[in-house]
Amino acid sequence: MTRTVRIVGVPMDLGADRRGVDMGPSAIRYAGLADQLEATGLTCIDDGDVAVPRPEERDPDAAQPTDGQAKYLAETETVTDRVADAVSDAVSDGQLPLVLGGDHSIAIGSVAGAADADDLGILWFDAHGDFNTPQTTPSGNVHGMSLAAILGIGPFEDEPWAVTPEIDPANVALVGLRDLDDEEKRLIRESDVTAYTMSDVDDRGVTDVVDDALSVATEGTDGVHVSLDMDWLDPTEAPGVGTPVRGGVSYREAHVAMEYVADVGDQLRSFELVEVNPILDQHNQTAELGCELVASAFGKRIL
Ligand code: NNH
Ligand code: MN
Ligand code: MN
Ligand code: MN
Repeated sequence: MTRTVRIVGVPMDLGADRRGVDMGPSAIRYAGLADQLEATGLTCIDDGDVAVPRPEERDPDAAQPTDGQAKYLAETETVTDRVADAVSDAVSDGQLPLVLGGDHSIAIGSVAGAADADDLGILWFDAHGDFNTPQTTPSGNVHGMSLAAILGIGPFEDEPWAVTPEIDPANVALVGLRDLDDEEKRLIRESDVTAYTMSDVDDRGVTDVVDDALSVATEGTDGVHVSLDMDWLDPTEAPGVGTPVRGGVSYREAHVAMEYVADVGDQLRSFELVEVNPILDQHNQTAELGCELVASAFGKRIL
């Protein structure tokens, strides 16, 4: 790959329960992201971080009618608008945007910016479906709703800022699922997205599953957005995440999956690495692994 990568940090933690995920972009940079990408032969530009409001800045008296069902929805709109602008600037400059989270709510902005009126497929690597809505969420955390928001599921229909109408659910593939809420399962089944659980990975092997997922995301689209939630990996490999779930993919499985992603070449429109929480991590290993996986997805090979 010869494209220029443009790094966009998003120190966002309003969409998740665990503070600390806002330090993800720093931890990922500290782990040597730019050096690794440059060693892979890519040129890197770091755009710095998008501004994210602090929860402490919020007027405690301001009415927040959606709170409880979807916390910090107004602030999420503000942040994701900024993310969308940064990502769409990179795309129009012919660069490959690399968004560093931050919690997974930021995907609402990355996808909006990446689509830029084109048909886009999405590959969503995650232990979770992120398919809850303000009606079904058990936590009120928007990071568990971001994919449903992008697709305009349920009440998100009335939140046009969150929806990217260019995304056809038939071009969305989720990979590695193993922790879904009951109502969330129903919404996934009722939608046209393709969902591959860890049982599918067990049965078929990760390469076969990712191969299929790539077909789902590339067929009939102008590009692919890859969203990599680090809790997709087993917590033994990636302990620094807010909601770890046992039984995730291994180190090698994660790498080969990203090597398959690299094979889409110029069809790769944008990439995001989310949910790295350095406070919960051991010696920054989750951030370091995240950098390695991005390098694999961007063309790094062993030999
Ligand atoms: N499903 C749960 C929720 O809605 C957990 C979501 N957590 C994530 N998603 N990390 O990727 O709150
Ligand atoms: Mn997620
Ligand atoms: Mn997750
Ligand atoms: Mn807006």
